[in-house]
Amino acid sequence: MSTPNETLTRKSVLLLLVGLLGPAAAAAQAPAWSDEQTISVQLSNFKFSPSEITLQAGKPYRLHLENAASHAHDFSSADFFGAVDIRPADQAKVKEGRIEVGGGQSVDVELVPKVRGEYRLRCTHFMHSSFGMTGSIVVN
Ligand SMILES: [Cu+2]
Repeated sequence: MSTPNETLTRKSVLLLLVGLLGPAAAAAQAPAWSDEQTISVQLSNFKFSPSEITLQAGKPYRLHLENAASHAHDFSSADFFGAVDIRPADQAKVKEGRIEVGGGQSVDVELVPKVRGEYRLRCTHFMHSSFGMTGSIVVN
C-alpha cells in the first residue's frame, strides 16, 4: 500500500517527466525557429562576404543574403541545399540549389543544416566565379 504522500510524489515525478520530454519531442519534429541565429552574407562584385560560413548541424539559421551591387548575383550550392531542411515558406526561394538575389535586394531563407561537411559556394552568373565569387560553407 502506498501512502497518499507517496502517490502524490509519484504523480509529481510523472508530471515532471511529461514536462521535460514534451518540448524535446516537439523539437525533434519542428525546428525551434524562434531560437534561430541570423547569418548575414553580402554579395557584391565579385565576392561573398564572408566567403567562409560555418554552421552547426541541427541548429536553425536565418540566412540573410544582401546584394550590394546594382545587378543580380546568386548564392549557389546545390550540395548544401540538398543537405538542409528549408522552412516551408522559404522553399520557393531556392531553385535548383541556388538563391537569386536581385540588385540592391535582400533575401532571407530559414533552414537547418542536416549533414556535416564542407560545401562549395559560388555565384553562377556568367564569369562571376572566375572573378572570385566563390566561397565555402562548413557544417560541423
Ligand atoms: Cu555574381
